[in-house]
Amino acid sequence: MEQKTIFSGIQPSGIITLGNYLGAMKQFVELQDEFNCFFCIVDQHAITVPQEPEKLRQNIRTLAAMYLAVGLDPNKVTLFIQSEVPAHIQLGWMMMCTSYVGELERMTQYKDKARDRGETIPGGLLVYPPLMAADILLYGTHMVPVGEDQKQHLELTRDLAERFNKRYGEVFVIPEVRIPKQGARVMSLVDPTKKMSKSDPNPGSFIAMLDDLKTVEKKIKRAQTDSDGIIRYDRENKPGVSNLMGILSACTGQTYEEIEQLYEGKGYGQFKGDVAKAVIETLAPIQERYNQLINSDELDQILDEGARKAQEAAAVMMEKVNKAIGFSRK
Ligand code: ATP
Ligand code: LTN
Repeated sequence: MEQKTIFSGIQPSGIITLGNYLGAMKQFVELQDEFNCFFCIVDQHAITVPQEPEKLRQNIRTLAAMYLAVGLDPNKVTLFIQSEVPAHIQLGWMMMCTSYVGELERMTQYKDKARDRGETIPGGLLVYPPLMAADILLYGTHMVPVGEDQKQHLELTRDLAERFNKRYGEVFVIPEVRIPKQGARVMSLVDPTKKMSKSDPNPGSFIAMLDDLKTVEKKIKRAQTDSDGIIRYDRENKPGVSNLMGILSACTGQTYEEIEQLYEGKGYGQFKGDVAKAVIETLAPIQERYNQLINSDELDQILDEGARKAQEAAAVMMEKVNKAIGFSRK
């Protein structure tokens, strides 16, 4: 039977967080043995808001090294940079032409990022989802592992693929979304009603994968909780405690019931100490591998090879799409 294809992408818009790891990257590692995987550094998505060139260059490299440090094996997966495969933008344009402004304006991420920008909303923010659809459809992707916040974009991707197929013939595979059971939505440590985000201006709100381990401990100990002193999972009424339980569960594999039992009658001090310990045990080996990789030539070779393999796969789809649309002379 033919192997199914997986595609996912992360923006190089800052140093990735524990949220990105638990929501996205951890699943990638679990999937690499079973599927034909494409993992992408979506730098063209990052410029939908202004980026400083030197910083962007560094963030791209850091993210590439991080993909490998968490355990992706370049012999099993194709790891590449979006801007090195021009077909993403080519198909992106076709997907923009397939989408309606009304449906793009309804996207939650667009509404969040466009808010308070008045007359200066970058056009790229609006057409970000059709470019994302192109990323996915270009490889005949069957499944897309992402955090919960991307579910709406995946639904749009499916709609666009179906609309295109209806108009031009069966060109695209309709992809499924895959959301992890634990860690799908890690919340901010200072405001547990907001998602943890790498572009949050307050660094106390997130744990960066490269934070030094003392800082990790401090951030977790300062994380917002509540005053009733009970360790119980209740997203609605106890968002801070529930968020820390989610992190602990995703790092150790313990269920919420097990955690509640374990900490019955115990205070937040000990609980937070144990969450910090679990996060540090998760991060320490990743940071060690990252430090070995970041300045290595090996990293460049892996990205060169990744771009080559992605271009090759993308060319097959672009030929089909061009033919279907009428962009081929014969
Ligand atoms: P930005 O803050 O720059 O918009 P981000 O931190 O939200 O970025 P992305 O690059 O947009 O990160 O997302 C990469 C992947 O990480 C996606 O699959 C997304 O669903 C997942 N992800 C992002 N934030 C979280 C979170 N707080 N919890 C779980 N998964 C997350
Ligand atoms: N939109 C995603 C990043 C992203 C992506 C993709 C994820 C761009 N292209 C393709 C999965 C598949 C985000 O904001 N997290």
